[in-house]
Amino acid sequence: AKRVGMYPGTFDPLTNGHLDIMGRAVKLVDKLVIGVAINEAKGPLFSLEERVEMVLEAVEPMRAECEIEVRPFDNLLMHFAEDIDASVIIRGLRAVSDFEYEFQMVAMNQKLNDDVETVFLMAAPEYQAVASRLVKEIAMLDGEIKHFVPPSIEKRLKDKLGK
Ligand code: COD
Repeated sequence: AKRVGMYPGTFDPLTNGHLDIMGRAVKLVDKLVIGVAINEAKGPLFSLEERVEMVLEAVEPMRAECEIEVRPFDNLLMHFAEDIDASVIIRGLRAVSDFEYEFQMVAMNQKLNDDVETVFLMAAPEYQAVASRLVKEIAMLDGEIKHFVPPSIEKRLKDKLGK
């Protein structure tokens, strides 16, 4: 059977850290569904359409390696996983800061459906510290963000912030 993996996130905006995880995830599954969380509660800077577009652009070169779908979702993560027949949820893990939250999410998600496994990929050393929130903050304060995001995202961020 086809192994479907899901990589969920807010991607506000997509960073080189996310890209690295996607590039590694496509090697592990037959089909990767990237779930873009609507997450209105988090007050995203980029609209859902923009975040989906960013992911679509970024995964283009990976399509040769794996079937990829990019889908927005607004429901429970585990229900979304069931809708798309995912057997694996892929998450990136940076240092200890992510651990507490991820640990709790896995524990609760496992109770909702224990047929779906969560797999963690350690962030690459060069992207350990890269976080969407900090990229936005640096851009807002006129800092250099080219080390953290692809050029197209750098441009989108500057346009969005009127820089
Ligand atoms: N290097 C490696 N990995 C990274 C990096 C980096 N530099 N930056 C981010 N990542 C990883 C994150 O650890 C995460 O795994 C993924 O990339 C996406 O990150 P974000 O920040 O864009 O997305 P999140 O963490 O805000 O996504 C949260 C969800 C949308 C998955 C979560 O809120 C959710 O499941 N919502 C649905 C509602 C639900 O089911 N709630 C109950 C959960 S128990």
